[in-house]
This record gives sequence, structure tokens and C-alpha cells, in this order.
Amino acid sequence: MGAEPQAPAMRVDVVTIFPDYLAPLDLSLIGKAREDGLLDVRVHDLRDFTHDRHRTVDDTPYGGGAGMVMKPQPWSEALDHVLAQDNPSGAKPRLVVPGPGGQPFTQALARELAREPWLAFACGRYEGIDERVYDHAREDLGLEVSVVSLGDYVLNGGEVAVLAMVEAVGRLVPGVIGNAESLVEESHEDGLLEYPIYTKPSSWNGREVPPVLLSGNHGAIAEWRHAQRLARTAARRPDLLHASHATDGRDVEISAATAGDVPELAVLTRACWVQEALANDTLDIPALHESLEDVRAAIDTTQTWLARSGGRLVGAVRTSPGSSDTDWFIGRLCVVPDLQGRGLGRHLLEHAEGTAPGGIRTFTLVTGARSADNLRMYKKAGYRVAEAAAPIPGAVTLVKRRR
Ligand code: JD8
Repeated sequence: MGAEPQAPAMRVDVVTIFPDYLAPLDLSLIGKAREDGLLDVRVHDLRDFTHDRHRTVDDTPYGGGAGMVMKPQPWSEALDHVLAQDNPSGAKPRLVVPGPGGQPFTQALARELAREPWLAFACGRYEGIDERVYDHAREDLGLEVSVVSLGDYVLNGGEVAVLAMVEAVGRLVPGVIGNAESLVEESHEDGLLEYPIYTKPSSWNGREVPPVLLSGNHGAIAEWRHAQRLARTAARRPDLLHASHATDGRDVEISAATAGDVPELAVLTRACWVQEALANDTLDIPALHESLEDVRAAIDTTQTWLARSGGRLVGAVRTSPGSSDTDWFIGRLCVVPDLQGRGLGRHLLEHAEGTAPGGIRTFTLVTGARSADNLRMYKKAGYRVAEAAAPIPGAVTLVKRRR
């Protein structure tokens, strides 16, 4: 059996008036990927597509104002050149134009761009590029054009942004990063920041490496690392603890509960568990007997996630260590009555599973034996009713192995 045929290289064309600015792409992982034929990066000098003695690429802005604007003709000829070069099939690249007003560049966008066979980057300078170049690329050349910003600060041109984007996208191309495993637990890959890392010596400058990391107990290490990731994300980037999900057309944000959410959460819990009480013909349901203090305390002792749509609290779920150090307990999963049956419960369940520590191998939850909708949703999600009796009468325990 010969080696796997290598996928065609991802082609990347960059047009700029400062080709040397892209020299770093000859180095390190991206440089190696180019040598290995995984990436085909080509840098073009925009001035090569001018015809005057001064190789002019800019002129004064119509309507007046400071600075200069990049002329359309050199860009048109540069794009024609890129599309004509080694392109017998007449394929079309996705054109990415960095700009401070563009859509934010994120890991999700990097993953999307990494799936493209051909990317072209147009590096602007001065005040930017004549707007008609964007229209020409879309309408005349039929290119998908994305204006993308590296971040909310002002650079002098697009080159720095292209360096960052080509590196972030290139390293996601299969084979560029040696062990793709290391991509999994990276910051922004799953919405959480990275855990702290250490290497020899275990004692340095009077500072010790956290003992759990020297324990060899992989379950405990994974749990510690996950807790560190959650804590760091909550401390440094609480905005990242939001994930979005579309229900009834409006985005739903999932975030970690805080003390300020207690009153709303108590109302949501009561509303949803009255439904359970009716379905199971019992008021003997712990959630119904929780006081505000109980809900408050639970936010400290468990990981409570809230789903909000347009600011309205529409769902919640609570997670905590289960019956063993490889079991994760998922509880208090609820969705407001008017939004049930639209996948939000499944989404909250996936979020609860997805944020479980690395060492977790099983998920456990409890629901009413006569809660038909819940049971259907859990079974569809891979849960099975456990032999073991449920902790409360009239309820059942469901368990699922983590894949
Ligand atoms: C492309 C020209 C400079 C921008 C007048 C300063 C991206 N996150 C980002 N910040 N700035 C850029 C960026 C800046 C650029 C160009 C990208 C082309 N400039 C201009 C408008 C104000 N000067 C960027 N990605």
C-alpha cells in the first residue's frame, strides 16, 4: 500500500507594494510547508503592473481629504495576472482584502479560509484602495471578496494582517502542523483560552510546578487543565464564554452564570419544573424547592451555563463532577416553554458535554420517568437509561459514554 497521495497545495497569492514585508513567510512552519508542497505561496509586486516611469500606484482622493488612494488600474492588471498564472482550469481564488473596517479575523474564519483551495490577498496602503476595485473583483471577475480586519487598531497597510492571516490559515492545512492533536486544545479552537504550561526544572527561582502535573494522573491533570482554561477565560476573556446558536432566527448566546443572573434563573427553573411536575404528577422535585440562596450557591459550586437570546434568558444547564473522577453530571437543563423543540436543549446539552474536563469518560443526568420529550431528546443524544436507580423517586438516570 503506497503512501497517501498528497493533497494539492493550497495556493496563496499576495499582491503588495512591499514584497519584502512578506519575507517571514519563507521561515519556520510556513516556509517548511512551502518546501514540502503543502502551501504554494506567491508574492507579487503591484508596481510591476504600472506602466509609467515612476511606477505610480496612488493618486489624490476625489472629494479631497488627507492622504492618497490606490489607483484601480494597477490592481485590475495585478488580479488579471494572478488569475492567469498557472490556472488552466480557470479556477477563481477567494479574494481577502485586509481593512480596519472589515469583518473580524477569528479562528473560525481561519478554519473557513483553510478549507479554500486558493486564496488571494490584496495588501492596501495609503488611505486604501479605490472602491471600484472591490466591485470589479466581485462583478467583473466573479470573485468572492472578503474585507477582513485583524483587530480594532489602525495599521499602515495590509501586509502585517496578511502575515498573520496566512500563518493562522496555513497552520490549519493538513500536514503543516506535525501532530494535529496539538491543534485541539488551543486557545480559540474551542472557545477557551489555554491552560498554563511548564517544563524542567520542576523548581525554578523558588517557584514550583503545580504538583498535579508531576502526578502522572492523567484524569486529574486533564481536570486541572480544564479548570485552568475556564478560570483564565472567565478572567481574561469572559466574552469568549459566549457561544452562539440560531433558534427562531435570533442568535442565542451561552455564557457562564453570575450572581446577577440568580433572580432570572430562579424564575426560569420554577417555570420549567412546574411543567416537569405536571408531567410526572409530583411536586417532589428538588429544582422546585430551590431557594434563591440555593440557586446562588449552585453558581459557586457548579458550572452553570445560561442561554440568552437578545438578552432574554431562554435556557440554562448546570454541570459538576459526577459519581467518579471520570464522570460528569449534567443537571438543571431547561428551556423556556415557548422555545422548546427547536434544538436549544440539544445545544445546551452539547455545550455542557463540550466543556467537560478532558479526563471525563461518561456523562450522567437525571430526568422524570414520565418526561417523554426530555427522554426522547436525551436518547437521540446518545443517552441510555442506567440500571442504577435514580436518586429521587419517579426519576430515571441516563448515562452516555463520551466519544
Ligand atoms: C489595510 C491601508 C492604512 C487605514 C488610514 C491608516 C487590517 N486591523 C487593521 N488595522 N488597520 C488595518 C489596515 C490598514 C490599512 C490597510 C489594513 C490599507 N491602511 C489606512 C485607514 C485609515 N490608513 C487592519 N486588516
